Amino acid sequence: MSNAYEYARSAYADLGIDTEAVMETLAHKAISINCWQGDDVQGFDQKDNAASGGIQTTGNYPGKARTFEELTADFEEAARMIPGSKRINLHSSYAVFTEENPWVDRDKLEYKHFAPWVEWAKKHGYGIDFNPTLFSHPKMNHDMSLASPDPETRTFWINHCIACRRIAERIGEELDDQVLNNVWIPDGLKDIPADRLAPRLRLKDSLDKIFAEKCPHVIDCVESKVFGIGLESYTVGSGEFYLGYAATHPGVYDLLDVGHYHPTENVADKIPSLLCYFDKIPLHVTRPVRWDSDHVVLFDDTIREIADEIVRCDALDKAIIGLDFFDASINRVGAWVVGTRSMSKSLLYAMLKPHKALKQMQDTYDFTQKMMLGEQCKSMPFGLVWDEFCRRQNVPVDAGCYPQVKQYENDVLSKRN
Ligand code: RNT
Ligand code: ZN
Repeated sequence: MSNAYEYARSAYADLGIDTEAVMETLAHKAISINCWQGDDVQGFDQKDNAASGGIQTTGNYPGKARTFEELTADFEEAARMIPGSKRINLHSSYAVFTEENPWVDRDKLEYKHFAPWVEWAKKHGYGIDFNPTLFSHPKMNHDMSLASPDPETRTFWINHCIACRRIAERIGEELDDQVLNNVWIPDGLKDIPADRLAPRLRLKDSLDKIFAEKCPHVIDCVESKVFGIGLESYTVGSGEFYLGYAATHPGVYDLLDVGHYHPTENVADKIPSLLCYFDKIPLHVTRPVRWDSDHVVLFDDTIREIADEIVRCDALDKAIIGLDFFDASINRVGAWVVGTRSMSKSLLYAMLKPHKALKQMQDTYDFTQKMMLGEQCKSMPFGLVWDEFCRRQNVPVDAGCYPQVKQYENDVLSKRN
């Protein structure tokens, strides 16, 4: 233990905060890391697989992962720089096809196509979360899937989602865990709709079919959105649509993606609202720059405020924290490292605040002291606790990460092209 940490520990103790207990809690709060940062959302199941369906990656930084072996190797390298408990968030497009288990279309996917992921996760102690993939595929008829007017298209995607739920269920059984299975669809229209209701009724009907089967190891959720590229005028799965769906379908949760609201909406504020009604709040933490751009998460005000809400609402066990960014313009291992560490840092920062005292000040109208204590927190020796946390987790402190990322780039990534 360094003298610097001892100083920080006593400074926080003066505020009534036990840094030892905080680090212990933080170490056990899993963050679900999106596998799709590793290869620009390409996956292994389509030939022409630039992301489509209203989402886009930009940049062509060399060395992206092309296979299961490369993606897992890159993830493991990132994990060596990420403190705390980790999960990997998989998309169904990351099915592993081999000679034994050759390619099948998405409606025919089975657990066996993900067994290698489960073996790998077991070996490393990672949890797994799952997503059906309703984009980047020829059967996305006019960018419509579960809400498509074409019954054949709808059936294909319903069957895909049912297959994915079964896979998630089996993963949960194998890992003796609950697996989040998140349904996001791009369905929408580029130009002014002539009918906003019928597609939503079709989506509602599709969801009812998808969720019909009981899957005790699955936590179901649905992810809303405002708009996508090329789908600017209408999104079937809007915020109200899915919130209404989740509220009326016990066991289905509403996932909040930080990039999926109007720019001045405060996503942190939605957390305590949902906590009045739901016992789980799945999140996609990302950094929208002017639009849902999915930049790498940084230790910024938006993320800190989200972490604040999770911590002061005592919702660490209820918030299911997943990351959702994909930047192809930088080293992808570095992106994972910065994005996940920023999330972890934000939680630590939030846990090192005297929330009880601040709440008390709010309730007694002592707004002056609340403001002053809030400001005091900002210059507390937070970084010293973060460094200590990293040391105890056997990962580098911030300054040690770039050299490691660069080394891996030189040794491994740069040899891929
Ligand atoms: C898209 C959604 C969705 C995807 C991932 C790949 O706007 O945020 O969550 O980013 O499923
Ligand atoms: Zn998302």
